[in-house]
Amino acid sequence: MKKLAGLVLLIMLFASTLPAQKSEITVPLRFDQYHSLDQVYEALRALNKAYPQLTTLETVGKSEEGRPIMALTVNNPKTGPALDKPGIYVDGNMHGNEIQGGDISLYLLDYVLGNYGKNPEMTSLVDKAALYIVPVVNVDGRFHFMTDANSPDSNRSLRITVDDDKDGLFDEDPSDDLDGDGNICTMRKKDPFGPYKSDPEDPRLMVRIKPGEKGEWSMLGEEGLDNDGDGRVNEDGEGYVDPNRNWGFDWAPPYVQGGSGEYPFSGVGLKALAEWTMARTNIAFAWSFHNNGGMILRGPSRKGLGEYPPQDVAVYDYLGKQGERIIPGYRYMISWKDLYTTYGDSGEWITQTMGAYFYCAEVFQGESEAFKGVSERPEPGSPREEAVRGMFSEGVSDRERIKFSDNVVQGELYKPWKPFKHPDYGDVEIGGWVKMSSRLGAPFMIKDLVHRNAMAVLFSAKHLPEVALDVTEVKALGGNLYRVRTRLANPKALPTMSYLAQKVNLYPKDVLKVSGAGAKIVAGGLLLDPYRDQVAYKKDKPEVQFLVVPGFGKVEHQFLIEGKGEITLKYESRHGGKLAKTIKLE
Ligand SMILES: [Ca+2]
Ligand SMILES: [Ca+2]
Ligand SMILES: [Ca+2]
Ligand SMILES: [Ca+2]
Ligand SMILES: [Zn+2]
Repeated sequence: MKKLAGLVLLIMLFASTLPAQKSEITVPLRFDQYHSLDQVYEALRALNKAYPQLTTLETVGKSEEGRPIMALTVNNPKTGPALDKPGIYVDGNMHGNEIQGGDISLYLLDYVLGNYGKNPEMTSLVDKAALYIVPVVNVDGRFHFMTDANSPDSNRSLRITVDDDKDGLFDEDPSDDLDGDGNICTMRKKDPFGPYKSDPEDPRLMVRIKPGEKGEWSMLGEEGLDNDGDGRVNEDGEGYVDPNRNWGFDWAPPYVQGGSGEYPFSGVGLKALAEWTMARTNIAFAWSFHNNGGMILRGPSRKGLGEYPPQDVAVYDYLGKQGERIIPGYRYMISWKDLYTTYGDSGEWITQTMGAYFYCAEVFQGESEAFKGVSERPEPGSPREEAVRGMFSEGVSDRERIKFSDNVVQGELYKPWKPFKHPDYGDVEIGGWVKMSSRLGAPFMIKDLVHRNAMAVLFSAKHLPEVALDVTEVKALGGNLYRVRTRLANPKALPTMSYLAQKVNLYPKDVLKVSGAGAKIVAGGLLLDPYRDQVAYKKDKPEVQFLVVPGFGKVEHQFLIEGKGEITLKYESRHGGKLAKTIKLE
């Protein structure tokens, strides 16, 4: 008994000296590993707690499995309500396995909030704009990708079962983690008639045999069993409703667009997110973070939608080129033309139903795992460069990537092949690229990734419209008549309404309203030429003018006002904010 009490005391003493079990997320956040879903939630709560005056934490909606989809809004209420300012929206991790967007979103928040009051650029941004950040759209996907055994390419779907092989059973035969290591790797089998042989340069890799050569291996695909005994292996995995093909604009049924779901917004979380987003009518710019390939994509996502108006293309080109400079290696591209056609994606939805400008960033570049010294790089345009490019799809070969794994992350990305007794195939081997490889940068590269991508977002945030209203002239014309000239100027790239939104009359244009208790607005209109007094007077209601302030430009009006006293000018715009000015006629 005494012995036991002593032991208990010893354990208690020992326990009290141990660090806390739960990892606490504190501000400033750290970016030395990818955040788990719980850590994303924790980080958002920590940011909200650290900056209560500037942030609002909300649950946008719940996922298929009941997990909250969280949004953190950044707005300084002292400079006005969020809806009265231009807004920028950012989301990430729509595909469950594309987790970087969650970390980029957290970094963006941490950077902007942490620099408020310190860095004048960030202070000005927070005072002038509203930021709506949804780090993880596919919360079930992030949870299951990080918790369960996966390949780099699995667990992308919404958690809605789909009968992929049309046998009446749903998700009945997914891949299986046969060796229990948390990865869905690859199976290979010794086979003298197989189409592959060991790579002479690195026997862990396989290369296709040339005609006449003797084979060595058959590749059996992802680790797995014939779970339902139908004779096929891994034929109906988790899902598949693609969260980026289920949006309610230009949606197409699954026989046209694979993975689009039974109907648009059949994903309950996506539907809730769309409703939440639509209520934020000030959103003028949106970014969505996916992987991979190193791309900044703009729409249209389908050729048949037609090219965007040239003025919008000019905005995209300006910001897209800048993005290429901020994130070296990324290419600014048009999604349907330079990548592929999609129906029902989130970008076209936000562009066409909210009139926002939109980029989809495909983060992670294979080139970041190249294994070549500067003197080994072929000259651009040389025959050797052509040969290298022809050999490897992404420009970086598996030979290089495996050396990167061996020497830069000490083997973390590739599992050595190990024998396994398979119930159907007999003696096989399991090995190859692990879950946290291929589309995800190694943890030591996270900081660079999140910083550069966040800075590309901030460049576009700094180009949200920033309208100034000035009265440029008040001239007494005799009697009680006055000529008043106004100027609405915008030094930023974004206009106060996209030209696409104008073209389809998506919503009312900006309004400039002139009023005064002791005054009558006799005439008013667009000032075409201030020097020659050319004005396009509006026929009815001259006190209300509809307009758009262009990017890097201005719009001027002229009013003829009869009367005396205070005159109020009010400007209201969905994406350009709200302004008011008072002048006195005397
Ligand atoms: Ca099935
Ligand atoms: Ca399925
Ligand atoms: Ca495994
Ligand atoms: Ca099966
Ligand atoms: Zn994606």
